Amino acid sequence: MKKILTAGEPMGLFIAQEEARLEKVKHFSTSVAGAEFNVAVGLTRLGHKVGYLTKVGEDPFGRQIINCMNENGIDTSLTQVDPDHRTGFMLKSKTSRGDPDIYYYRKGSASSTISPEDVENVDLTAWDAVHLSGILPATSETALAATHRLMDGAKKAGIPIFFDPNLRPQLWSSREKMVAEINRMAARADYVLPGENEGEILCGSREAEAIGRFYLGLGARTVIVKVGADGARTFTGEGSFHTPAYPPEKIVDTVGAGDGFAAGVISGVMEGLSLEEAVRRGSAIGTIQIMNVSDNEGLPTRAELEAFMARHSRKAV
Ligand code: KDG
Repeated sequence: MKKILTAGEPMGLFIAQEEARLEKVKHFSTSVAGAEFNVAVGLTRLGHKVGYLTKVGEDPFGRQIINCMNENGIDTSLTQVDPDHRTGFMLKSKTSRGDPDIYYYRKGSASSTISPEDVENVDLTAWDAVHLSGILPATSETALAATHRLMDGAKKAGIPIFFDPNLRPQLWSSREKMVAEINRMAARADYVLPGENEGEILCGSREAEAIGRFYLGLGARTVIVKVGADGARTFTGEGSFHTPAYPPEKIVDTVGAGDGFAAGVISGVMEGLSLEEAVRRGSAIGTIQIMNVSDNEGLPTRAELEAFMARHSRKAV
């Protein structure tokens, strides 16, 4: 099994229990959110060791997040508790159609204070791969610099960088800065995992082919474009291929599909599967994820993943 390091902002999550505008909801359940957290859970469920570099506050959400990391076997040796800042949290609405509404309470959070000093002593040679996304660097200038410092370390250590743009326009000071900074990070990654909607903003086109060419041209080694119900299209220097989507048995909550997809691709690549098989696994976990309400509780164990893929082996669309 492989050792994968990720860095990001885990948050407290309030999930609405009834369908209503967020301000009208009477009952919420609580859980833990965070795109990289979801990927970390997905990878540990498959048996990999994951280190999570982050900061949480000395508060109930911070404790809930650390408990949740421990329950999932995520390595917390690079997780700091910051007594001077709070853990961020978010609200998520319940909806039977389309994407839920979300609302953040995360400005000035403990995680947003992550800086290059927090990562400079991280020994990247102790890890097999790094997974990063566009969220942590959107939270502050220091977190942006820290993300580049981690990329520098990964390059020096010769380990692959997986990068999911994960656009969060609300967190950036301007759209121009978001596009420039995300593309600068994507250019340094070995595997870039954009969605077609993100491509429209980042590359000026939602056509998978154009997105693939754009990032290969910038220097990425492999570009895997998520094309919703049509699955994924993968581009490398050698050519491209299409991976059909797995049909969901039901759609409960679309949030976290991309994180499940990333966990599948990263685990597959790191286990030495062919790129085709790794992307197929990503596609399967992305679908499993949208069949569950929480951002990460439905992520499959290896046995659950194999059973799902076997059940749907002839039904991929
Ligand atoms: O990908 C799922 C995430 O959107 C969610 O868990 C919260 O990380 C999050 C974010 O910044 O929106």
